[in-house]
Amino acid sequence: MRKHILSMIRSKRFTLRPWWHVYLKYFSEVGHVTKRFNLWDSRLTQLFQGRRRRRLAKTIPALSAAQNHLLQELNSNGFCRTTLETLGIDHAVLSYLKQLSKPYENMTFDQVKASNPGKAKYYWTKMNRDWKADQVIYDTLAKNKFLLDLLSKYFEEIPYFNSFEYMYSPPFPAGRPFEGSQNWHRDNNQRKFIKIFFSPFPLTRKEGPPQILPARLSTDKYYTGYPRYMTDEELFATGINPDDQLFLTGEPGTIYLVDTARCLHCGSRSSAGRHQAIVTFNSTDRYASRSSIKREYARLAEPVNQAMMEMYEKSL
Ligand SMILES: O=C(O)CCC(=O)C(=O)O
Ligand SMILES: [Fe+2]
Repeated sequence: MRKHILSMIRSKRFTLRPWWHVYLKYFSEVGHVTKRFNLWDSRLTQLFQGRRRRRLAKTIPALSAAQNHLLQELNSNGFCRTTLETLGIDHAVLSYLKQLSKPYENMTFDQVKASNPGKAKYYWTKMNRDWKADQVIYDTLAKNKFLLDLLSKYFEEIPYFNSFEYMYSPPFPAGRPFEGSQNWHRDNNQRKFIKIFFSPFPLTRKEGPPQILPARLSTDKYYTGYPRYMTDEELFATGINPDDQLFLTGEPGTIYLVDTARCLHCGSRSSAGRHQAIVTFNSTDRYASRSSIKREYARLAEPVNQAMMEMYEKSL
């Protein structure tokens, strides 16, 4: 039923009536009332953990100049760009991603579409793989001190490692590049939500890289209707200039940190296949409801989160 309502909102098969505006503003997944309730619910369930995470974050010594630079960018723009080298991570991690890519390398739009039955529109595919092998990602990225110190200052607590996903977006049929795009949205069912984007292959405009708008242009003034997505026409009609969008292109080894709760984004407008690794972190204070937290991810992430906490407790 809820899925049905959401898909109706997404497809705009009806015009929004006044009571829908009330629903969206107050009681929807990102409504004021729902958010406030979930925030308090998360505080109750994380009472001790949350406090411990905030306390530990305060014990982190001053950041390096390189970390501070990235933190400032992240705070003011909602995103920043860096490299594996800056994080002290060997490019060997990219070989692991290339290995994951192999079965998907030549997958066509129709094959991806057929493997996503029931999906109305989003034809990118999440790779099916042996989760245990992802250890290399956990060890290099999720436990990376340079990154975690920086994120802890951003979140004002030791952040919660949420997931590692690897996605393939196929080349979309000529003239229909938007077929696989979720279109513009913010992941604002979270208060702060960091997504780290990188790829083992060069990402150019052709591959349909993530596209974002800086935080100052992503406010409620331009976008309110989550989970509705905005087309380019709708977005640019609000006064946003197409030149303000950024395409997260780069060579392998380029990393983007984006707060997708704050920054409007879209992507997968691919005319060549796109391989995209996404590592996510969130705060313990959450807007998302308990039930929407993906259990499978939480279970996989648990040992990583424990290791992260031990790292900080040991250094006290
Ligand atoms: O296909 C894309 O790049 C968009 C993905 C997205 O919205 C997200 O990762 O939050
Ligand atoms: Fe998103």
